[in-house]
Amino acid sequence: MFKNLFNRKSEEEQREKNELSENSKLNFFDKLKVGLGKTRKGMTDKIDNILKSYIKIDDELFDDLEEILVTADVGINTTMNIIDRLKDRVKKEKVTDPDKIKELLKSEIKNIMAESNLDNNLNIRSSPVVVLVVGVNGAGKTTTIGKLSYNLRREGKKVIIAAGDTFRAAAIEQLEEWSNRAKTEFISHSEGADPAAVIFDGIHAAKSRKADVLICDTAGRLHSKKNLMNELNKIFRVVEREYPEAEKEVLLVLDATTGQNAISQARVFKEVCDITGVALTKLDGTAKGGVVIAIQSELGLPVKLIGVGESIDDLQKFDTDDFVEAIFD
Ligand SMILES: Nc1nc2c(ncn2[C@@H]2O[C@H](COP(=O)(O)OP(=O)(O)OP(=O)(O)O)[C@@H](O)[C@H]2O)c(=O)[nH]1
Ligand SMILES: [Mg+2]
Repeated sequence: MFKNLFNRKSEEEQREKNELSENSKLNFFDKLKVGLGKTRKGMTDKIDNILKSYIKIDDELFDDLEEILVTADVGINTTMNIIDRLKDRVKKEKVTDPDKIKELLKSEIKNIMAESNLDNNLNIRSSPVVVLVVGVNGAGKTTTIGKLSYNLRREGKKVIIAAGDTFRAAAIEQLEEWSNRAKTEFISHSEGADPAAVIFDGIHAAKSRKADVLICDTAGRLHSKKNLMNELNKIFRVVEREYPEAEKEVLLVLDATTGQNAISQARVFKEVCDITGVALTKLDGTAKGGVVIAIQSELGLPVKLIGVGESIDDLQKFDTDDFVEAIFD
């Protein structure tokens, strides 16, 4: 009898757990959909309207689709690739109804993204890990660090943040505020200090306090490639020398509202250091969400995180299928 009672109880618990995770999955997807609202309007609503206006599939229809994708910042090369493949599928599968195009387009976008064979998970499965956050002014580095720390701490990880952007006092204070909100430890020096020295202290704090993840902010000003390279290389050398046992994640933060400009920035940063992933911010504020597709297929960089708002819980892990489904939903 006791056993039955136990079984029933654990079944109930399991059911509750399943419902809870179903709910959080729903919330996650709803939030993603809301966050991608502008891109959805700019892309899917337009595609729906176009498809409605055609009674057969012809070159003009493909031209219209091409224009919509380019406008959503999918990128010229990727767009042409998608359209070519779409044409092939239409031919091969003898599709004549314009209504069928949307599903084919969705599946070709998923295919293209899957073919780049990128791992969209952060390298944070083991411990310790150093996450170096780079990117141009205003891209959303500090905000992303705050949100990421919050997420990691909620997953049970011990996080330390190092304020490697010493260029302005306000930058250090802003990061400290995020650190307080995320309830993580914080290492900083004063304004104008050597960023590499801050990272050095961060590493030693992470070691002695047995932190799982050390997240480092950087100034990453792009006024000249040489300066950027010097600053980042100095930081990388310190990490290599002082913390060889740590996994590394070099996260490039890009502002989605800048569209193709974000792609050019990524090219420069790729030349200067080994980027292992991209955090794409401000997707909620733009119709240029197609840039995700270009980042993965043209630059070969995995998008690992996306920012869909300004609050602490507005950073999501990126998943290709969820992303495509949310845009086309
Ligand atoms: N809507 C929206 N705003 C965001 C998002 N991420 C960042 N922001 C805003 O973008 C602005 C710049 O963000 P920061 O985190 O200060 O950017 P930064 O790269 O650290 O900038 P610097 O320290 O000046 O180099 C802030 O006003 C943020 O609130 C996002 O996902 N959505
Ligand atoms: Mg900052």
